[in-house]
Amino acid sequence: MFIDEVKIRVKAGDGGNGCLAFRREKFVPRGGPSGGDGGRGGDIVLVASQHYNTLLHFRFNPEHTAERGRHGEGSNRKGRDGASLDVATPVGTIVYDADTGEVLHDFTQAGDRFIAAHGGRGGKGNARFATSTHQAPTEHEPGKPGEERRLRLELKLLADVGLVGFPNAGKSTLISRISAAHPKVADYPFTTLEPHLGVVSAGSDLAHQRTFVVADIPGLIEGAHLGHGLGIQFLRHVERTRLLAHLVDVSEASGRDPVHDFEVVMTELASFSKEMALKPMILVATKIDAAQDPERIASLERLASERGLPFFKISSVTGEGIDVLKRAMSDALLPLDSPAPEGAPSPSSVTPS
Ligand SMILES: Nc1nc2c(ncn2[C@@H]2O[C@H](COP(=O)(O)OP(=O)(O)OP(=O)(O)O)[C@@H](O)[C@H]2O)c(=O)[nH]1
Ligand SMILES: [Mg+2]
Repeated sequence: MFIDEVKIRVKAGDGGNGCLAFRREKFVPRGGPSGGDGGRGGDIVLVASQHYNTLLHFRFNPEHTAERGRHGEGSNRKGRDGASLDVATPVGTIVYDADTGEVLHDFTQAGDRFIAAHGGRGGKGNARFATSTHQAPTEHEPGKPGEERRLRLELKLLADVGLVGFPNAGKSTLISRISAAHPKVADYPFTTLEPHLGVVSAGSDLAHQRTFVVADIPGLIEGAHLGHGLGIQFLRHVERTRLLAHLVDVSEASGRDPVHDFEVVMTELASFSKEMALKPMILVATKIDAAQDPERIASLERLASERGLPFFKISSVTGEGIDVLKRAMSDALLPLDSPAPEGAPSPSSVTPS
């Protein structure tokens, strides 16, 4: 299981002060107290949303403050209540008090609401203190401060996209290029011994950014289902992803035929499970900067069109095709979007637990 977490600070709105005022009007001597109450401060409400699948947005925005209540006014006018602030968080988020470690809430379904900080009550105006024997009260209360808390949000990550391919295909290099994850990269097979997750954000500006989680797993070789190489057990880490990106090294350095590599990996996927082989897939030719013979790319492209697979060409070294690929992954996930099973994904640094 992979966990992502962020710390945030929430501050509910303070209550408005009660007012001290007396009615003053011509021909109405001793008009009596007329100070209104202060308004209530707004709450901070965490709301589970399916539109987020990571905690990345909190990294950019770790402080949330709700509006304060307005002060009461003369003529018995109550101050307006401060607006509550809804803060969206992915389904699957667990909320902890950052100071005590206590679990405050566990979001299990979309639309779930949790008041993380209560707004302060408004103070009473002096009109409230009038009694038959105390007709000109000057008492009035200040508003109560809104609650302030430090929270730790934790999210179990489920990967959306699984990277599969031969050892050395460039899977770890790609994930380190598109996310903050930095698995080890080296020019020998089986560099990656355990899965790594990285959170990718695609989209030009923050408001339209979509984030998804990519899993980098060890490479597959012929006979992996018989235990060759690292075997195929780790495929269970991508069993629940919604999309596979199949990476094929098209550079001469691999010393193999790209089409053959593709077929081998497909066979291994099928030996893991029928569902795995039928998962939505995109085909990615990697290391195009080092491919001298264009036929190596072309043959793979023909294969993709025969099989109806979207085809991309990238170089993680020059950056060519990377943005297009990121966007394509994000777009491919859209129609596949279904309520995430349990957890929702999240941002940058991810630590295996
Ligand atoms: N020229 C070139 N080399 C690349 C590119 N991407 C990766 N490499 C090199 O290919 C080698 C293998 O890259 P990795 O990212 O470790 O490959 P992997 O698929 O994660 O390999 P395993 O973890 O062993 O399965 C490294 O030496 C990288 O520097 C690329 O776009 N162009
Ligand atoms: Mg690797």
